[in-house]
Amino acid sequence: MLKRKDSYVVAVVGATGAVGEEMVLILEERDFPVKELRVFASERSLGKKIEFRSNEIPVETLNEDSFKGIDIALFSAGAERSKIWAPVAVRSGCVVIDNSSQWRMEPDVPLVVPEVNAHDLTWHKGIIANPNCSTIQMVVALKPIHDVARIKRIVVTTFQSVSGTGKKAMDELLQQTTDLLNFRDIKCNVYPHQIAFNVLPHIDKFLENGYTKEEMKMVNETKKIMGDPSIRVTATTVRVPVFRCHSESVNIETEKKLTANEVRAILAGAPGIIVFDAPEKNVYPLPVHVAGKDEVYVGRVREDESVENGINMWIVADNLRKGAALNAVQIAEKLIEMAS
Ligand code: NAP
Ligand code: 12T
Repeated sequence: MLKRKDSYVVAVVGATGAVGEEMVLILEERDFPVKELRVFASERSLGKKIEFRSNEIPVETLNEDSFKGIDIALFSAGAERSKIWAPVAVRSGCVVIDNSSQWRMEPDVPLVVPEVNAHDLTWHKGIIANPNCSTIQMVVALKPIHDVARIKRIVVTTFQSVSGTGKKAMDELLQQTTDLLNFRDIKCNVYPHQIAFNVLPHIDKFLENGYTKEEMKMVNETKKIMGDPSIRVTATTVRVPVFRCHSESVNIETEKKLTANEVRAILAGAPGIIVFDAPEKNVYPLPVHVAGKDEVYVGRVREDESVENGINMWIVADNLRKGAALNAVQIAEKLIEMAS
């Protein structure tokens, strides 16, 4: 459990990555009570420095003693690193907020989106998991609807940006785009196919059941976060040539009938959501507008006329902020609020 203090020694593990860099920025932006910031990455980054509050902090590599004296560690260096180092950090008395998929479905690890299930933070045993980016933005929008009308089934298709895969994927989209516009051959290193000017129905590994791992994360994590295993969920996750922000087409069936206006009113009153829905003025959420924003944007709310109690909507959020770094920092803020 986190002890109440005026300020904390905070670590960012994976600080040179797409998510880690955003974590450092957000800690500074939100004036998080940081007494000292420690930044970790791989050996490749030794010699690099990370700027925080006008100080240059040298990047360190991890060892068994790294976490001594650290209160809160934000991990974003891949599942393999989390598997090895999160338990080491916990043994040093650190609270770990982990962005990887390593611990999310462990029964004794809370999987938390503060707007939805902050109450699950009370039973953590040192590790708290940050959900998958696509799941986070979906449950922020669906929980307030579930509370009013009980969601029975969710059908979601995602349009996910390349920053979800990390820095190398952002470089690959930029390089392929430049090469194609200059009539040069392209290279595919990160994705199995060309991503520039293309759409790939494939995120993370394929599983035995024909779904991808990313799709099954959405199915399983949604039930855990919402605390309701009876919600039926099916997902198709798609990579699109966008740098930042995941978009989602979401169809839900509810037990109680809701009109589109009622859904907009529920969402407008819920935390962390901006209803951006005036199609007559071409107003709907777009990745280029939502990039850099903290809230989950919802538009295109309409009744699904093919079923009894159905609603369609379009949900966009910045995957590096609410989908990853911001949610992790918000978890840390909640832990501090709850500390005694
Ligand atoms: P990235 O841009 O590739 O960054 C990876 C980071 O991990 C870099 O800082 C890298 O350091 C560091 N790292 C790699 N090997 C390491 C090692 N042996 N020891 C210490 N640090 C090491 O990737 P990213 O997009 O930031 O993603 C990082 C993690 O966040 C992944 O686990 C991913 O699953 C998770 N993630 C979660 C979500 C979500 O859905 N909530 C979204 C995106 C990512 P170097 O620069 O030195 O290589
Ligand atoms: N493969 O944290 O490629 O489970 O967009 C998040 C994003 C894994 C994760 C991606 C991924 C995760 C991606």
